[in-house]
Amino acid sequence: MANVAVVGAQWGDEGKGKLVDWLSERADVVVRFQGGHNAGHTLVIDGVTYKLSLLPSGIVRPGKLSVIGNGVVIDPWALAAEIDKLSSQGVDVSRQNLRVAGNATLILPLHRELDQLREAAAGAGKIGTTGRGIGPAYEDKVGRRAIRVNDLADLATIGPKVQRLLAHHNALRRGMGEAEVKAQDLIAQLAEIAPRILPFSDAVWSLLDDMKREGKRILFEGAQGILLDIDHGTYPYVTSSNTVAGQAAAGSGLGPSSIGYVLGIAKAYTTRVGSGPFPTEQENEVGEYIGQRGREFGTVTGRKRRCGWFDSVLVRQAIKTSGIHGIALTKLDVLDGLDEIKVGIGYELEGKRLDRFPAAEEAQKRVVPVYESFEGWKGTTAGARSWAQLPAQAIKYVKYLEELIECPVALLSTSPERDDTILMK
Ligand code: 2SA
Ligand code: MG
Repeated sequence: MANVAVVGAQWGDEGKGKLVDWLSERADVVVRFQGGHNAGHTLVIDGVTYKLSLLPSGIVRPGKLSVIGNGVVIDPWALAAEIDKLSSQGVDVSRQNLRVAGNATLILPLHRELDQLREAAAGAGKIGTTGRGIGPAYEDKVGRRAIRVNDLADLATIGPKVQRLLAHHNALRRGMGEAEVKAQDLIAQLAEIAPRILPFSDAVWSLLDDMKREGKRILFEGAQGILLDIDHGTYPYVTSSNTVAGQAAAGSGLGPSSIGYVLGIAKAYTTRVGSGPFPTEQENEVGEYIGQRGREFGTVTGRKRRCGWFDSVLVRQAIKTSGIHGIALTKLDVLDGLDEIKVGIGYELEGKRLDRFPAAEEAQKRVVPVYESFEGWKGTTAGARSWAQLPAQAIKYVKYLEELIECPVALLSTSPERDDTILMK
């Protein structure tokens, strides 16, 4: 089996965790390559629910190595808390099963504060971030003033790095009427948390290169979704990393030639958490029905997700920008019982028909979706484990989506349980 990269083909929460878990059985290493603890993956294994944010989904499987790549932003306190939580559930995390890139950027308390202060000040213009400090940490990375994991190994020389960072942040904080952060306080905090993260630190690019040459199978686990990509998403209502599959290479230190297959995950409908355009959103009883049946609440923040019909234009675009080979379609069962199902097949903007989602923010807000109406199915798809167990009309729906998105549906997931997965091709 080729190395697989798994990415969300919508706005996140497509069910990547379950599919990554399903695929991790055939992999030796699971690698996160972007995002941070804004991600939320729910895994149900033998009836036990694990909620992961920062750790790769492979961590709950014995014998798998989990890797947090350089493209991830790491809140060391959140990492320690997640490790403690897992250990209370009987999952041991050690250098045996976890490595963290030494050149990954740290999220500090000042990043979280800045994220939350900005959102509070933005009023109606807020992004709806998870408030975890993701954006400010990536800003510092790109601004070349971040503190990285391996800086914790050399606290004697961290002073000037902290000064450089604080020169920037304290100017911002003064402007917002916030107390300045003192260098010695931050250094003391870093010294305290360092022993929790340093034992996992490694040259991840080199470790992965070794594993590749040993013929080990590597699974790349994306977080959020392609429509939240900093370049290709609904900017500025996006996250601060590249979520497209190409980032799996840059965010882990393995070249693009190491990724053999890109699996995109999409729900049979659409959800979004946070602000921003969502043409096929249903703020009505249909949206409520989907949200209730799909239990659409954020894993990290508990926020209610916005719900709507499948938007084939957006998913097709996500497939192109990530080079997706096949789609895993999830949560089809949530649509069970609907008399009519709609699918977004295009947009209208000022009387003109569009078959792409425009890049400009104003146009994104103004497009009106064009729908195709589809007759619902009788009976249930929940828990189906073969093609033959699906109602004929449900199969028709899947075939119809395949045609619209110009990509095969390779897998169908019919419940959160990993075994309720149908291999289509
Ligand atoms: P941020 O915090 O800077 O990354 O927020 C920017 C936008 O990205 C969205 N975002 C997400 N959307 C869906 N799921 C995410 N993870 C959690 C989950 C979310 C939760 O899996 O349920 O628990 O609320 C996630 N992370 C970031 C965010 O909503 C903003 O629109
Ligand atoms: Mg999620």
